[in-house]
Amino acid sequence: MKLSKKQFKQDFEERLTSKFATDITKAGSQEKYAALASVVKHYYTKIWADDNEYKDETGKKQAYYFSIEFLPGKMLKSNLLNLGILNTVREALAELGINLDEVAESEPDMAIGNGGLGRLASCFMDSLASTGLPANGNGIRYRYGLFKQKIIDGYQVELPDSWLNNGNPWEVRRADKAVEVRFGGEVWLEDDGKGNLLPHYKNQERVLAVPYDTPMVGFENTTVNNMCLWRSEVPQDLDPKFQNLEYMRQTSMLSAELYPDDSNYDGRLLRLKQEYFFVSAGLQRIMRHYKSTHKKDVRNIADYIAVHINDTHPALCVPEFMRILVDEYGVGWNRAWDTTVKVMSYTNHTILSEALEKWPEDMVKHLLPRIYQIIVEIDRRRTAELLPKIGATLVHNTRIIRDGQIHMAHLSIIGSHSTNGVAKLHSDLLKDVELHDFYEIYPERFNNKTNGIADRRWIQISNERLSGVLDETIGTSWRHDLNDLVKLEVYKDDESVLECLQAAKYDDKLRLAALIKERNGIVVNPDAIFDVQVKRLHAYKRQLLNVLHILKLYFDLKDEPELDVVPRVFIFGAKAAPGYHYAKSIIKAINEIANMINNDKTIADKIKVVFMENYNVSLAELIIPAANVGEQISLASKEASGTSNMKFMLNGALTMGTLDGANIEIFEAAGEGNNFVFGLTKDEVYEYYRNGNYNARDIYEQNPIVHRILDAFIDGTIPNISMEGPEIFDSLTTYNDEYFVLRDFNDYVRAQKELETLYRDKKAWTQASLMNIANVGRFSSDRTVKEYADDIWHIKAKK
Ligand code: B1N
Repeated sequence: MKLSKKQFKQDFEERLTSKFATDITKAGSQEKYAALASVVKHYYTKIWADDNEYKDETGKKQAYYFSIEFLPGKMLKSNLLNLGILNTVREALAELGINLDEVAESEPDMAIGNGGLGRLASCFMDSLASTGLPANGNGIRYRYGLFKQKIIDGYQVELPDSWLNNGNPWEVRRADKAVEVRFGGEVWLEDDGKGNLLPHYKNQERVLAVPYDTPMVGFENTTVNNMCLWRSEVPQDLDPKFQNLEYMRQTSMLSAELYPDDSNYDGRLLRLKQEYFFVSAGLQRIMRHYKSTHKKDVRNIADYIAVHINDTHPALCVPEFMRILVDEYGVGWNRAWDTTVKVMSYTNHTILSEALEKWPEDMVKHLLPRIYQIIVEIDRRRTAELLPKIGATLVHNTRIIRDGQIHMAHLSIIGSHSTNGVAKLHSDLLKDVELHDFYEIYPERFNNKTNGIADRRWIQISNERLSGVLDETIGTSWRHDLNDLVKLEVYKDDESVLECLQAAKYDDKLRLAALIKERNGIVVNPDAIFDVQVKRLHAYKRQLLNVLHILKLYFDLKDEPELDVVPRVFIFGAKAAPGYHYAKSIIKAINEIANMINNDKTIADKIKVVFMENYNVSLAELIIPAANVGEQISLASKEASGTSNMKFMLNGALTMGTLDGANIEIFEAAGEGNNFVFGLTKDEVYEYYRNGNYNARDIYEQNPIVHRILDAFIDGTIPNISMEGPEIFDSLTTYNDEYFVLRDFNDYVRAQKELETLYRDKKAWTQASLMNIANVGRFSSDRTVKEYADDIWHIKAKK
């Protein structure tokens, strides 16, 4: 949009007065933020309304991305950038004596997601709007987002995230579009006299679902999509005999809290209720909109909508859509089923067995009696149809209901036309191993969509310093098409460009060093290697392997204080699920090891270990630009894709990584020698599983270095971990090291040495960094969503 500084200043000052009866000299930072957000919202409202009208008039097919998590972070700068007014507003504010970055600080992170899965959903929201694709989000407006993490005495303490306390300027409550979602009670079928069996209900619990719309503004275009988040409320016309506090409490709980588990399934009833709540509300709204705009036959709805099931949490889309078509619109079962399969598509995000959703049949039967009947019927018809064709074993292995449980992945695959994994390796594993039986039956349904990241947030907004260097070197076209970064390659031997890249990295490191000083009270050397591992704390991600390597370096230096090492700052950021005891023990251990090393005068600043509390999107935006190294060291086959690996690459960090998830594609894209690869391959891992011949204790007994490091956990070397130390020690020895940490240790140390050697050669290091940046284009989520649009949803971008 076009905006002059003069106009903006006028709008901003007027808004301060009209909203808060104050002016620039007296306004607090909250007030400045709220006024600014309100002005920005006003700027896009017209574009939003126009685009809605365009969509309704053209009636083009739209996609709906159903996700139980979104992780947008802060929205202010992203909206400013996408409207094309970031610089104007920054300068205008400066002329008023206001620093935009300081004002932006007042915005709370919108953290209604845990980690990669939720952040991917938000990257997609940005990319869908920015590529002009008509596609909307559908989720839950949790009153409390992901907990805030405090570290007290080295332990993680969880505090509630009441992000809505000061209101949310971006959302619009749409009370007129509320729908009702029903739970429990009894259902029976009665003939309507025309041969149709119609359901009748008794004693259902009624919940009002109120949508809150948040516009998703496209990058310098005219597309504004919608992220619809549902809040649960008590219906206003509720029979007075139900209008009690208990009912209110139960109802509001549905959208009260995000479950803080990442890649882990917690089979609680409330979670199942949340899943049905946003699925049913979302589909009802889509149907209403379809009726009111198209007035077309509902039998053709597959030509107008695509519904995406992001992991299995929204899998109830399948039976709920069937219920709506069959019960509410009188569509015959077969036609309804064809339509459902055409409309639905599903992404699998993990093969970890503890994350696979299986709900007890009884639970579903009681909570959702009609949905249960429909699932049973889907399963029954499919079994009858396939039994003669493919035989009992294959049918049994792929049944939706098995051993008293409803398998949500099975329901998602069977009820949709597309199942995709999130990186090549992961998609291959689905086909070849984890979902092989399904692949045999429905080979055409399986495909890969390698994840991507919203590059606007992950460089243009978070790394203005590097963005400036890129502009000066290759022009600004990369801001519109990340593939254009490849133009950088010709400067690989250009000393002055390499120096500019180094200078930018150095400034980003200074910025982070200041933050570390402020928050952790630790002084770090900006010339040191900034070696970063930021992600959820999970055993499979192997933060512990990183820790063992740190201890190795520490003991090397204790043995030989004059050892010539390149100084390193090891930076961690990680939240553990509150109920994940082992992960919390690792956090405690990292913090105690950090204390031990940082306070050891003989180590000086050769090694520093920093655990930054409350890792979230905003902190990631500060840490990742400053990284020299990104640690992506999961056990091969366990990290479906990873997405921080792409953010590190974009910001010129080199990856220290295993052949897992999207790392493989990153290594391939950046070219040989520009990253550090180590560890078992997925085939070697599976070979161990087949033979059952991994013996971690042997490694402990036979490798003196490993022996000494592990003993440090139990012999008092590392202070204050008398509970956690033995627990970690036992996990690696007695319990046979589930994620092969010890097996990969030697090769990890080897790769780390290579890394150190390359870092001593500043030019060679910067060249490798440049090659990573130059080849990151394919990891833009703009590319990813275009693939979804073309291959799965069949939607078209606005011209
Ligand atoms: O999804 C990301 C991937 O990049 C990561 O590799 C993958 O681990 C992550 C249940 C999950 N998989 N499964 C989850 C999250 C919450 C929950 O309740 C499962 N998250 C991932 C994006 O594809």
